[in-house]
Amino acid sequence: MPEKRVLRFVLGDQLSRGISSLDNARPDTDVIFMAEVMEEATNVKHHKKKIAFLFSAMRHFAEDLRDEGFTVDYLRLDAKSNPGDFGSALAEAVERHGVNRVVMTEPSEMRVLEAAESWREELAVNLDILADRRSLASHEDFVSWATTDSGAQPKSLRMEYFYREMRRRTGYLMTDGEPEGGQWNYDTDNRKSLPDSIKAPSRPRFEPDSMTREVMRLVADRFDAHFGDIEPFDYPVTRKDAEAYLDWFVAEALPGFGDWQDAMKQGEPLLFHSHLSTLINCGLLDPRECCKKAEKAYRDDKAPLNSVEGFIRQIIGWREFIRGVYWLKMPDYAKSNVLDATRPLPGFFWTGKTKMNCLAQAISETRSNAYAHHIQRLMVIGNFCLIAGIDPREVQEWFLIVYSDAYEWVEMPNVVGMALFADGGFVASKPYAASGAYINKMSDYCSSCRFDVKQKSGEKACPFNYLYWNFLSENQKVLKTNHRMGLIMGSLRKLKQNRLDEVRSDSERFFASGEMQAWDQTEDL
Ligand code: FAD
Ligand code: DLZ
Ligand code: SF4
Repeated sequence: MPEKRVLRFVLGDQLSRGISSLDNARPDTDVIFMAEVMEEATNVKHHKKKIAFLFSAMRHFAEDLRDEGFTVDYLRLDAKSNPGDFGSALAEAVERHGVNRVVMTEPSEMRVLEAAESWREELAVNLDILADRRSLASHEDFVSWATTDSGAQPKSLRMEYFYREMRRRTGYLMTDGEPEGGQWNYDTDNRKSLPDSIKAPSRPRFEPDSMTREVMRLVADRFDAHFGDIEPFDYPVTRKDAEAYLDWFVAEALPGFGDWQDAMKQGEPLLFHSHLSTLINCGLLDPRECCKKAEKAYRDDKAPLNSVEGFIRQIIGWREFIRGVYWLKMPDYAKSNVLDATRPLPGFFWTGKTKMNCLAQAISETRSNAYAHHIQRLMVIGNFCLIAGIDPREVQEWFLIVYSDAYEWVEMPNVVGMALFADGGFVASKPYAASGAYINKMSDYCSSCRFDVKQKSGEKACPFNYLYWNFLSENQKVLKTNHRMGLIMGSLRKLKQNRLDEVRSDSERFFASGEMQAWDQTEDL
């Protein structure tokens, strides 16, 4: 055995050639280990397309490393002997290769990091867990930004201030130390509803190759009971295709990204959104390269400032901030439920069968594509869960299952903090609760809905309309202390008793109706 032989363990969301676990990797001596394991695919029942995407991307990444001359020990899910979890698979690989040193990059989720720390003892080898350099802010950076001068943890954090710090630090869209155009944030330009004359660009499709087809068959065979469709499958699964896709986005969709960022349209799941989160989160694309290419488009006059600033803010602002919150607040964060929401998740979240057209659209697109864009996630699905008082643990699990970009570190703070206000305002300065009027303004969903968005009460009324007021009324105690809710809580107090009674009885009727029935497990997913 060569003396310094190292086993380098690369996880499924670390598919990046620059990942720290591959630093100084030597093709002549080292072995790179990757494993498809049942535990990761079933700890929640991930969407079929998500598993197919990730296994295919992992297999292609392994091939690229082999092309570079590395020895890759790749454990397939259907291998004759696959022990089913990371710890046992790693132990067997250590034994197989007779190594006494393992190197890995820190897992992105606390569950796996804790397991990795336990492997140190169990394996009796040196296990180095290295920092993940893909993040622009390290854990220490975030803690030091989030902690007050006296060393106390604040009651809330505002992304905007973190974002400004990140702009200064990265230099993106900065000129002589000042934000480009004189403003940090152009969000007020980014809330337009979409006129019929504006058409979304058509997306490039990446046809599945034989390796992807093989994975798709495996997923269909082993995970048939999981939510979601595998076909059609057109995701990029290699570094090369991911880069080509990023270039396409910057050239064709980024220019319209800002203006139509909050818009929703029937039958248009993507509009001008990037669909890059899946590729960034698994490592095929680096967040810095996405920002640099977007900034270059602005400097070359190919995309307007409101689009480029908005896009860069999502990545160096929201994405990094969300990661910081996860590591700052876990493990208790998972249990957050300041509004004491306890209603079970309705069955239509799995079937898409609901009379509420906005939800039917967003959920059926999720089912087909393992994707919904931010406003669908926040202002349709998240908003409904918030105002209907759905148990945050059930909502978290659903979001972790259904999106191809979902990993706990990014899903949880978005659900708990941003969508459900379950952390009492640590992430969001006020609940993102809205009535049907918002959805009607930002989409064309209401015109094909069985409910009437203009009606406030009664069987035909849009449920978002009365559930909104019911939510405010049920949560007065918590919400009245929020200064950004002052105006609306004032309006609630002024509601006549008979109007409040109407809101309550409409809501009770809705909660008892078929719409809120739990999922009938005999129904096909
Ligand atoms: P774009 O709209 O094109 O945005 C560009 C990029 O910015 C995204 O690719 C993403 O990397 C980043 N970004 C934007 N907003 C956020 C955000 N709030 N948090 C983190 N990154 C952001 N994002 C995930 O990556 N995984 C999740 O599991 C996830 N769950 C969410 C759950 C809820 C309830 C909500 C409200 C948001 C969630 N998001 C999640 C954030 C956001 O909705 C997705 O990142 C975005 O919709 C992905 O689509 P896109 O790549 O087309 O994004
Ligand atoms: C999401 C996922 C799935 C479905 N399967 C695997 C797998 O079989 N092997 C693997 O290495 N990674 C997988 N992943 C991603 C991991 O869950 C992710 O890397 C960890 O949760 C990060 O902490
Ligand atoms: Fe959604 Fe209400 Fe509009 Fe129907 S009327 S699409 S339920 S907002």
